[in-house]
Amino acid sequence: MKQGKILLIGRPNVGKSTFLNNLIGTKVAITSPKPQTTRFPIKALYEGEQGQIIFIDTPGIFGKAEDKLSKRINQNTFQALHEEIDAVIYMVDHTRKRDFEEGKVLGIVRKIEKPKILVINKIDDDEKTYLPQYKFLEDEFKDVFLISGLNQTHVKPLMKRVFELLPEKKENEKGVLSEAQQKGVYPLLNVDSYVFIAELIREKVFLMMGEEIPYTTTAVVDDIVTRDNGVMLIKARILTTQDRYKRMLIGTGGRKIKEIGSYARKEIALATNKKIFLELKVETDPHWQETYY
Ligand SMILES: Nc1nc2c(ncn2[C@@H]2O[C@H](COP(=O)(O)OP(=O)(O)OP(=O)(O)O)[C@@H](O)[C@H]2O)c(=O)[nH]1
Ligand SMILES: [Mg+2]
Repeated sequence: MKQGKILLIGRPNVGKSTFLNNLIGTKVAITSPKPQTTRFPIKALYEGEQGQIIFIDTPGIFGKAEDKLSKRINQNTFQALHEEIDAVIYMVDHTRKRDFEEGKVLGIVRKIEKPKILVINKIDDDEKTYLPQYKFLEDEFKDVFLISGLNQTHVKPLMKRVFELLPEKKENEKGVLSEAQQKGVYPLLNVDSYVFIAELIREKVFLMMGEEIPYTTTAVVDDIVTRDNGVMLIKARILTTQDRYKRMLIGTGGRKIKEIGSYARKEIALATNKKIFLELKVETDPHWQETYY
């Protein structure tokens, strides 16, 4: 049996979290068509026939991190680079032009002194491709895989190579599993149910609100109580930086927040296999970025 740690790195929106969710077969990280969906490194356990892997899904490195939140998000990824890892998966998206942002990520990847695998993602999407712009990377990375994380195409050969790069688990060695047995809702290792539910709510905001609003918001779960009748009562808040965003999140007659809440509730119910009562409020807090990331 093999055992080890793999770091997933790349620009925002290349499909890192989608790849991981589909590989593990359950949602561990939220995803959306908007960049910077993941805001902190997510550690999740993958268990296969060949062994166990702790994957670290990182927030996409943002080219121009000028605002406070982007700076913090990038910082969170840079911190993950200090983890003791066995190999790196560097993911690129051939449907997007290679620009300075990709150059920035490549510069960071080059400095990591571990085996590296280049994954060119989204090969199911051939409408618009900039694949020739990524060709030069094939000279630098001897392991290159073209995959679709969404459809899990060509993921098997990738995982075969990943396992080759991992050490053999020694007899009686707890290794990665000692970490797995710590906090976190399985197969998550560093995310407890409060944070996971807040993430699911945040995902719905990313999916249901326009371009800029998600970046002014976060979600917090304050309380989870399971009643005698098995119903899970969850109290949560969506925080936003300004009153005008708060009004948009609430919507006319409270319609928007109701939609967000109902969508989130359904998914929490599926994930927990419990009946959920979700009490969701919107609050203005201009400083949440300092408190939560
Ligand atoms: N067509 C296609 N779309 C994909 C694929 N993988 C991910 N996507 C889409 O790309 C978008 C971004 O996916 P995420 O998994 O959130 O990307 P990410 O790299 O984790 O992004 P950040 O967390 O912002 O760094 C979503 O709309 C996904 O559905 C793929 O293999 N094919
Ligand atoms: Mg992500």
